[in-house]
Amino acid sequence: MTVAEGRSRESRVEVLTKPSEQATDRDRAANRGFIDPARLHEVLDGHDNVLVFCHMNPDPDSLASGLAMKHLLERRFGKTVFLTYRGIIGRAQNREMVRILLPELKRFSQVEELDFSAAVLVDAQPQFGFNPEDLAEQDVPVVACVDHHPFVDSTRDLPYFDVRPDLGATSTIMTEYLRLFSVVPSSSVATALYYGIKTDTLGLTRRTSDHDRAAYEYLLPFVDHEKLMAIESPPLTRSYFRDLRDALQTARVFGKLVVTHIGRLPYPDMVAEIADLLLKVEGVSWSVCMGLFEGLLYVSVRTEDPEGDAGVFIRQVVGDLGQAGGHNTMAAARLPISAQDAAEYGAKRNTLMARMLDRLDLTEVEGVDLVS
Ligand SMILES: [Mn+2]
Repeated sequence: MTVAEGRSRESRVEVLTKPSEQATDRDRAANRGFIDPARLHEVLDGHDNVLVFCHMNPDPDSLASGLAMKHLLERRFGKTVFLTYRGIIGRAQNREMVRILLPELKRFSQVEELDFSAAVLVDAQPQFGFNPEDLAEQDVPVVACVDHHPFVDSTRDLPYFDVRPDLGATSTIMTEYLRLFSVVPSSSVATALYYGIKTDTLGLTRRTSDHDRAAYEYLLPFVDHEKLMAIESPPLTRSYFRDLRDALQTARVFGKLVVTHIGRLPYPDMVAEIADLLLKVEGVSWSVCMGLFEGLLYVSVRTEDPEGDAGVFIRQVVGDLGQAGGHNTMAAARLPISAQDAAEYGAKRNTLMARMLDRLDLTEVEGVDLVS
């Protein structure tokens, strides 16, 4: 899918609905996502209290999808739902989104009584920086997931899954669920979903399908624009600007690639924020930012190279040093570092660096400082 892809006249929501008996093995094997209302009812049957999980260190798409899933399960399924996440919500915009639209959100570690018999994942699949085993220990099996990341084989073991990697945002899929189940979104839910689609698709320019455009249009009349503006332009701390300065000063340009790192991250998704920014450098089509947070080396990759695939790239670069994954334009990885060891952090960074230059045929290219 490209930016230039024209807007379809037929952009009405097209949801594939099938009774569960028609959800064939062939569909599942073909990794085909669809909404299966009967099956969703079936897998949630008997579970009155449901945990809904955003992905690790959730972004707006994940937060919005979680909120919409909670909304749906409460309104149409009569469940008591607790929305939660693991990791850290760091980006100022994301914190503002939570403050304004999801004040009830709590970290998983703050969930006091585990009085839940089922969990649902949104914008994530089992093994996405999130350990279903931990939940299994607490007797909270994951019964369903709705996601748009590349399909992971073990997801097939879940009783219900709707994974559609060709869609730009999980918020799009959740908008289709609300429409199919005739749940009119509240202004908070609609604003969250709209922002989720907007950020994941860069305002409908990246990895955007007709489904995304249709959902975006559907949500628009329900959006609270003042809240949206407040979320998109939050106050930024002085330490944010200091980290930004450090990242820019450290950045090196190798032809089409720009790479930087931050010693200690204030929060994990700062690497994504910096990678997004650096992709705007003139003449650059690949950007990478690395950083250290609580014993993990985080890597974020962005590319606008139509021939490139950031997900494949980062998996090849990281190899067995850690976990990696992503889409064709954006990807991420996490590598364990023993006990905040600065030397090991430097060594792993250098290893990744050498492999990146090799993968992109840039070993002969002399690196220069981005700013000097
Ligand atoms: Mn997403």
